[in-house]
Amino acid sequence: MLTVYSEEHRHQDGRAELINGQLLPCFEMPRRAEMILARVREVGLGEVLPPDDHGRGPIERVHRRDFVDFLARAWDDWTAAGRSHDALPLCWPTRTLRQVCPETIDGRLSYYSLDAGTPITAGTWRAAYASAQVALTGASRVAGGARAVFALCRPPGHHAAADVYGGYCFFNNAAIAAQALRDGGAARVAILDVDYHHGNGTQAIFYDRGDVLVANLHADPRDEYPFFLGYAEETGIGAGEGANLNYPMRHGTGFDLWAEALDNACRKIAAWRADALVVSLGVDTYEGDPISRFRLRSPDFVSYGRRIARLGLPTLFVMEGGYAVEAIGINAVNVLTGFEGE
Ligand code: OKP
Ligand code: ZN
Repeated sequence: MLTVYSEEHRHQDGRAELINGQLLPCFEMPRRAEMILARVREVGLGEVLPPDDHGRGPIERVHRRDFVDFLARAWDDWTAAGRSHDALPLCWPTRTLRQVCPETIDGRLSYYSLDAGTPITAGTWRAAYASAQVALTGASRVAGGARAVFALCRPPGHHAAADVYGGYCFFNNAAIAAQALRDGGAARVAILDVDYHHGNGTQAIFYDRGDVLVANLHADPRDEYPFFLGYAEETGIGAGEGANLNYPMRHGTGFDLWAEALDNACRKIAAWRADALVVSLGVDTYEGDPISRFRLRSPDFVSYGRRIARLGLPTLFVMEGGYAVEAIGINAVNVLTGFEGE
């Protein structure tokens, strides 16, 4: 299997995120992608290629132009305001407040973000832009006939919506890739999100569309981030009615229950007759993950990779989360070797 990888991800190296009431070192760190790449090489998964530059056009098929402009300028605006440390927002336009876009950088960080866990740094734009290009290059290979490609994206993407960043995500790489597959001629694209956290951004982007099916397996938002989306009753709206599937599961969920949900999602994807599949591949479902509460073991990742392969669809794997850095390479690549072994 071909892997697409860019070293540009290293430019996203935030110092701290707000988590559990503390500013702690970022869980989403450069070593994550380096460990995955090392494992890709160790098992001889296949060729590793850098991305092509597809420009801003395909990013703006998913994200609002004002949002892309905001990200492109955020660091310069922040330093122009006299700051040299990472940029974090402090308040949000919640109930009782208005959705207006302020002029000052502090107001804009608040307007465009969903949490304080996602620092904007000097290199955020470079890293996020390259991550989107990695996904786009993978999509173009899949459109060109590859059975499967691994887009080793970092930073991740599935929490980012059309004009919202957060949850360590800036551009929604999987959504951008799915849209590129649509624009490249696939009539129906399915997105299967197996990250521990609900992919709220992906769901929001395609919620009213019938041409992209989104299936999400994740921790129940009643007791897990992102809390405000990902409930089972969210099934899509308008033309998208029935094309959004959520499988929330409780803390402590092990592979038996998780694999049942995956099997159900795969049956729905097969019945829906997708032309291509994008997998939002987060491996924070692992029992050793420091911020997550599911109990998958490393061999389980091989087993579910095999199940995904049985769909028989042209498949793009897009890397999302996973924070047990010592095991992240093994777990992510286990999915890919499981897929290839089928
Ligand atoms: C990104 B991805 C909850 C902390 C939440 C943000 C998590 C973002 C995860 N204990 N902080 O979906 O892996
Ligand atoms: Zn996650």
